[in-house]
Amino acid sequence: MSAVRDNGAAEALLVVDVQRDFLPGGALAVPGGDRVLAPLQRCLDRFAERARPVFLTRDWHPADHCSFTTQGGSWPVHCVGGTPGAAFAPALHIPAQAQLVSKGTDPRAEAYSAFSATDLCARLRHLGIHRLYVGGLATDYCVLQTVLDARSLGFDARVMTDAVAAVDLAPGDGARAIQRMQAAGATLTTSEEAVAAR
Ligand code: VGL
Ligand code: ZN
Repeated sequence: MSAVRDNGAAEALLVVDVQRDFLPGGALAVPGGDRVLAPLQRCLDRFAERARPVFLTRDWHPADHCSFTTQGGSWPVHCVGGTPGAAFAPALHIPAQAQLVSKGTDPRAEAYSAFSATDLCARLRHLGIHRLYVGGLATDYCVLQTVLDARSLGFDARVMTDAVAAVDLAPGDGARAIQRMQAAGATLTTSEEAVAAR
């Protein structure tokens, strides 16, 4: 096992869009979205304890974002940067060393993936990271597109099935998203496995 692997610098936790608007009571609430909070908190705590890199993404739209129904898009207004709905889940304790990635900031572009028009890839490569433990919201949109991009970019992506939740606009969307991620070479894991020995 390489020195890089041994000091843990080669793997990171990637928490996708655990924001108030995607949680119960929010503008675009993911059904059962709060199931991700406890497993992700365990991951955040353990990765921080071990000084492992932690990234949190946030949907961070301008007020006139093209994905909003007010602009002819398909989503209710959500996660407008700087508003309470865009804040991370209040229940989540975010370690001081966590790195934030804001996405969806261009009013003209829908950007589900955390790699879309962000410097996430450069930051991961700079740290020598090759493996990502991924959880968050929503399985069938931002988690899906983030994991597909991670695979295209050559990262080993491990999706924590107990730490994701789907919008399921059409029943089965979440399950199909999981299948698509697996077909792209992502593997399924759990938060327990992600924190074991990390
Ligand atoms: C998301 C719908 C619209 C997500 C973001 O984070 O999955 N879904 N914007
Ligand atoms: Zn959005």
